[in-house]
Amino acid sequence: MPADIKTHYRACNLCEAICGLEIKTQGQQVLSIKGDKNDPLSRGYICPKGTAMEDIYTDPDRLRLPVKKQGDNWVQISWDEAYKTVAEKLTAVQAQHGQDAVAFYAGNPNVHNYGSMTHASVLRKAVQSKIHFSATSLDQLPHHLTSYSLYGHQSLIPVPDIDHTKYMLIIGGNPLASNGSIMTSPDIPKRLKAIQARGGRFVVIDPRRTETAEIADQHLFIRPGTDAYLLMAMLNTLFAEHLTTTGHLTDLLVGIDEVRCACEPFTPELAEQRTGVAAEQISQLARDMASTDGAVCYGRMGVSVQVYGTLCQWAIQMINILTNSLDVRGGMMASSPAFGYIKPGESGAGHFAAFHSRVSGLPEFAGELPASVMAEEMLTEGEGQIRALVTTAGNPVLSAPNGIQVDEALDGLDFMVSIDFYINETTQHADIILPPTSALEHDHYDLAFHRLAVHNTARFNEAVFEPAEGTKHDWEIFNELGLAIAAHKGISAKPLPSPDQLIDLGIQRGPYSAAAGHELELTLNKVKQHPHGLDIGRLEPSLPERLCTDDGKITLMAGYIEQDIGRLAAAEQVTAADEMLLIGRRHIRSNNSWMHNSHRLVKGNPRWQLLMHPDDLAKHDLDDQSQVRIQSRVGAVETQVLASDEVMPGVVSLPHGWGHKRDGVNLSIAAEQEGVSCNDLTDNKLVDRASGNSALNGVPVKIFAVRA
Ligand SMILES: Nc1nc2c(c(=O)[nH]1)N[C@H]1C(S)=C(S)[C@@H](COP(=O)(O)OP(=O)(O)OC[C@H]3O[C@@H](n4cnc5c(=O)[nH]c(N)nc54)[C@H](O)[C@@H]3O)O[C@H]1N2
Ligand SMILES: Nc1nc2c(c(=O)[nH]1)N[C@H]1C(S)=C(S)[C@@H](COP(=O)(O)OP(=O)(O)OC[C@H]3O[C@@H](n4cnc5c(=O)[nH]c(N)nc54)[C@H](O)[C@@H]3O)O[C@H]1N2
Ligand code: SF4
Ligand SMILES: [Mo]
Repeated sequence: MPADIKTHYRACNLCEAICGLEIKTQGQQVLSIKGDKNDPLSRGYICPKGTAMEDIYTDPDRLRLPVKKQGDNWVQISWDEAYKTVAEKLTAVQAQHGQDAVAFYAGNPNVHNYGSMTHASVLRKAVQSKIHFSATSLDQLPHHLTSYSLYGHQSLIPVPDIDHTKYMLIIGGNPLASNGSIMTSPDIPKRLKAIQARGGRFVVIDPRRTETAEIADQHLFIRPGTDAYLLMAMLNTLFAEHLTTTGHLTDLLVGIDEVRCACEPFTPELAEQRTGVAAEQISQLARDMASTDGAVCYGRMGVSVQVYGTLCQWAIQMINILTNSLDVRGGMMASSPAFGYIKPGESGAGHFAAFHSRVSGLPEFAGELPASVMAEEMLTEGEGQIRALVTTAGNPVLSAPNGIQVDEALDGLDFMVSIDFYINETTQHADIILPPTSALEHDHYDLAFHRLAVHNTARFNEAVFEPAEGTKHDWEIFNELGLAIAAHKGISAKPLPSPDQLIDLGIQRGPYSAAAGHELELTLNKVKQHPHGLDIGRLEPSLPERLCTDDGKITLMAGYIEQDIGRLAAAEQVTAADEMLLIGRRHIRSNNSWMHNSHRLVKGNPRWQLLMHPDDLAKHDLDDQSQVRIQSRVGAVETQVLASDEVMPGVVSLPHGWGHKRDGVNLSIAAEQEGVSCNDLTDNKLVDRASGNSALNGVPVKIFAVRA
C-alpha cells in the first residue's frame, strides 16, 4: 500500500443505524468506503448511502463559505459580514415585532451531528424566542409524549431487544429500507433472519407488502390510519381471554382497570370492519404476544405519523407492558448509553401543553410547536406573527405538510437565515446561508442513536479530512453567530467548548465512569482507543431504577389518551367512494429530501412514482405508467403511476423528498430527476390531535387521468 494511502474509521451519520465505515483515502481523495467489520454494533454492514458520503464531500454544489442573496444571484461574503448582517436583521425584526417574531426550524440531520446537538443552545439563547419547530413533529413526537407520560422522561424510550426476541410484531415500519428507526439496529436483514434462525417469528402489518414484509413470517395488509382499532382490539383480547401478565412491573402499574374499560368497546370484530384485518387474526396476534417469552410489539412511521399516532404508540406500550414484554430480555428495553443515560433527575424530561400555537391552538411539547402550524403562523397577520426564520439542517418545503403553503410563507418573510450546505427548495428563500463543513471533515460521536441502540456501544471517530480552508463546523457557527447576536443586543453570552469536551464530561458522569464506580472507568480518551467502537454489552432490564416519574410508578392512563379513545370510538369511516388513501415510501438509496444530488444513489430505475393496485387502475380507467393527477384538499400534482400489487386496493404510495425540478434550486443532479413532492398533497390540518404531530400517512386523495 503506498505510504500516502490512509485507512480511517468513522461511523456513518446519515441514518439511525450508525454503521461503522472503513474509509481509505489518498490525499484529498476517497479511494473506498466499506463496512467496518470490527464495529461491534454494525459488524461490517453498510448500505449504498454509506458509500455516498464521498459524494457529499466532493459535491461541487455544496457550499463551503457564506453566501448572501443579491437579486436572483448568490454572492460569497465573509463570515464576519454574514454574522453581522444576521445579527442586525434578526434584532431589528425583534425590536419591531417582538421576541417571538423570529422562529427556528431544525431539521433531521441536527440529531445526526453531535456539534449541532451540543451547541444549538448558544444561538437559541441569544435569539431569545420561544417559537421553535423541528422535524420531531413530522416524525417521532408521539414516542416522546408517550415516554414522557408513562416513564417520566421524553428520551426514556424503550427499543426492541431484537437480538434476543422470539416474536416481533412490526407495525408501520420498514426497517429493510430505513435500516431501523427508534431502534438503532444496523445489519437489520441479518438481525431479522436471526430471529427466524432461533425458532422465532416476525410479523409485519403494513398497507404495502414492503421489503420487510417480503421476508417476514407473516404480513397483514391494513387500511391506513386504522391501526389504533387493531391495537385496542389486541388489548381487548388480552383482557377478555385473561392473558395479561405484568411480571416485575406489577407493583409499579397504576390504572390497569382503566385500560381494561377503555378497550372494552374495541372488539376484534369492530377492528376487522375498520382495518380490513380478520378479527381472528387480530386476536391471534394478541395470543402470540402473550404466549411467547421474549416477544415485542414495535411500531414506527406508519403508526406514529398518522391521525392516531400517539394513541397507537400508547397502545403499543400497553401491549408490551401487559404481556410482560417491557424491560425483559427479548422484549422492549431502554438502552444504556455511555453519554445521555436517562435516570431520575436527568434534565430535559419534557413538558406538554405549557402554551399553544396562536392560530390553531396546538400544544407545545418540550418547547416546540408542531411543524404543521409553522406556515400559518407566518401567513396569519396579527400580534405574534412570525416575520423571520432560522433554519438549521432542514428542508420543510419538501418535508412538512402542505409544502406549497410553506414555500409561500417563507417567500413572505422579512428575513431568513439557513445553516445548511445546499441551496435547496427551502434555503433558496434565505437571505443568507451559512454552510457548515461536511461530515467527513469533522469528528463524530453519536449522541442520539447510542441512546436508542439495540446493543450498547460507544464510538468516537476523528475527522477523515482536514476541513477546507476558511470553513466552519456547525458548532462553530452556533457559537460565533450566537455571540454576534448577543453582542449586537448587548446581552452576555458564553461560547461552549468544543463538542468532544462536552461529551467527555458527560461520559465521565455516565454509568460506565469511575464516578459511578464502574470497572471500565470510561472517559472519552478510553473510547477513542477503540476506533471501531467499544462494546459495552447487551441491553439489560433497568426498571424501576430508571423510571423518572415523580411517584416512581407507571400511570397507564392519561387525560389526552382518554380523549383520543373517545375520538376513536366516535369516528366513522369517512373516505368517500372515489377517494384513496395516500401513504409514503422509503427506499434504501434515498434519504429524506437531501441525498438526490448523488449520481450513484439516483441512477438506475426511477423510484419516485405513485404505486397503485392494478384493480384500482382498472376502476379508474388508467393504464400502467400513465400520467395521473393526484388531488388532495390542499393541492394537486401530476406524476406517473405504476401498477403494483404491493399496495392494497384503496391505497396509493408516493415517496416524499422529491420534486427538485424548480427554479432557484442549485442541485444539478437532483434537479434533473423527475418526481413531485408528496408534501404538496399532505394536509397541514391533518394531525394527530393528541400531540399535534403531522399525519403524513393516510391522506385522502383522488386520482384522475391526465389525457394528452
Ligand atoms: N410525506 C412525508 N413527509 C415526511 C416524511 C414521510 O415519511 N412522508 N418523513 C418525515 C421525517 S421522518 C423527517 S425526519 C423529515 C425530515 O425533514 P427535514 O429534516 O426538514 O428535511 P431533510 O430532507 O432531512 O433535509 C435536511 C437538510 O439538512 C441539510 N443538511 C444535511 N446535513 C447537514 C449538516 O450536517 N449540517 C447542516 N447544517 N445541514 C445539513 C440538507 O442539506 C437539507 O437541507 O421529513 C418528514 N417528512
Ligand atoms: N433509506 C432511507 N432510510 C431512512 C430514511 C430515508 O429517507 N431513506 N429516513 C430516516 C428517517 S428520518 C426515519 S424517521 C426512518 C423511518 O423509518 P421507518 O418507519 O421504518 O420507515 P418507513 O419506510 O417510513 O416505514 C413506514 C411504513 O409504514 C407503512 N405505513 C404507512 N401508513 C401506515 C398505516 O397507516 N399503518 C401501518 N401499519 N403502516 C403504515 C408504510 O407503508 C411503510 O412501510 O427512516 C430513516 N432511514
Ligand atoms: S444504513 Fe447506510 S445510511 Fe444508515 S448508517 Fe448504515 S451505511 Fe449509513
Ligand atoms: Mo425521521
